[in-house]
Amino acid sequence: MKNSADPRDRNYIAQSNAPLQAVLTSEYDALGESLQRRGIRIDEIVRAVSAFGVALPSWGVGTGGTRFARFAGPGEPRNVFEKLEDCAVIHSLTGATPRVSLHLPWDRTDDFAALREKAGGLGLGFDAVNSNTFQDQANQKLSYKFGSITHTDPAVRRQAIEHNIDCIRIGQILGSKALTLWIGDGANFPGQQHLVHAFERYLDSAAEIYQALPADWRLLIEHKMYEPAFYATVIQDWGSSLMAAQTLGPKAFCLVDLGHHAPNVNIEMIVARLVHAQRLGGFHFNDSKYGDDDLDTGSIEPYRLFLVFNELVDAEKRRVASFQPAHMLDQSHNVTDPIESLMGSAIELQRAYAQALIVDREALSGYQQDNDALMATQTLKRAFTTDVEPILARSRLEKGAAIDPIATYRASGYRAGCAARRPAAARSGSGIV
Ligand code: LRH
Ligand code: MN
Repeated sequence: MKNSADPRDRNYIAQSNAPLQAVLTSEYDALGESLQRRGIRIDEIVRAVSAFGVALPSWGVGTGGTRFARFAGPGEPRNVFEKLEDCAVIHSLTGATPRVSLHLPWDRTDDFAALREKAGGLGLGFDAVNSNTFQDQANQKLSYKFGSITHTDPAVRRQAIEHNIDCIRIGQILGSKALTLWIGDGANFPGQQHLVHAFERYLDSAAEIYQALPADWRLLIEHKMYEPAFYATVIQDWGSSLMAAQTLGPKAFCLVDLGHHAPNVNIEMIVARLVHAQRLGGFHFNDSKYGDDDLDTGSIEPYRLFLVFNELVDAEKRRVASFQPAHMLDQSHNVTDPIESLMGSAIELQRAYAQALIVDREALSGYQQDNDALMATQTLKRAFTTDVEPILARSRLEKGAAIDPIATYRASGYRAGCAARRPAAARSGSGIV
């Protein structure tokens, strides 16, 4: 094996930063001067970016696939413990991913207290847990073929409710504070399902799950336009999600997965509405061109991502009550090294956040007041077209992370090391994970 260094080793990271520091300092100082002329203190932006963290999807550190095929990559994590090791590499090199979001039963293990220990030892915590009633497990009594918590058979609903309550119990051991509830329930044909009764069954079942939430937990309701149902999905859009959250109670919030909308839907508008309703619970960040493509965040529509963060910073500045969105990535890495994609995606979120923080909001609201459409949109574009990379790299450097995470990761030979240590596990040929 050519070169192998531990990419979590602070000294190794410092060594890889050394030759890059002088250039970073001059680029940072130059940006600092230009922002100063715009009345912006660069160190304040660095501080805000450093405080920004996004949760990693445990299911994202393995190679993803589609219904057609999954082409396994070298050195895939074989269990949740190895997934955490890879997540720790991402956090060590970016400083931006301190938490992991688990998916059950994909991440089931016999000893969740030991898992919490392991994560703690790797400098990681746990964000929302995700339940799974969109697949049948080997030892499962009743099938979810025709739905789960909205199934017409109360026994199937009971089984699905119990699974969600089990996820909450496991989350409590891990120190999570939220359950993400995404269900694929719906219909493929008109008439197959009573559209109102299905929603009513959703509300009844979700109310039981809601009752099981500890006082300081949140229920994050994730809407999705279609897939696996191809005609009607019970929680199809933000409207259904918001109605459900407002019906269930103050601990229920709406989670926005960027890929769960029709092409060209104005997602930043949906975010603005959920902020207004004080029910924005969080995000599953990714990018897409057509459907729920789960591509790397910021890889297709970086301006849209910026516009979402523009709404978030506006809400932050207006000190909106109970505004505490959970930021999580939800991606499928079919052709890239998942660690590289997740590092890049976490950084694209920090970039959008930094750009949104340097928007001249006073000028913007003046142009909005005066209906000066051109200057209003120019004011946003000026922030979006500002290269904030020196701020992001400085934030990483100050945290002991890597100025150039991808180069430092590749030079470490970590993936090749994993390929040697983790003989490929024979697994099915298709599917998202
Ligand atoms: C559904 C979804 C959901 C997860 C799954 C892995 O498309 O976005 O958040 O449970 O992907
Ligand atoms: Mn999602």
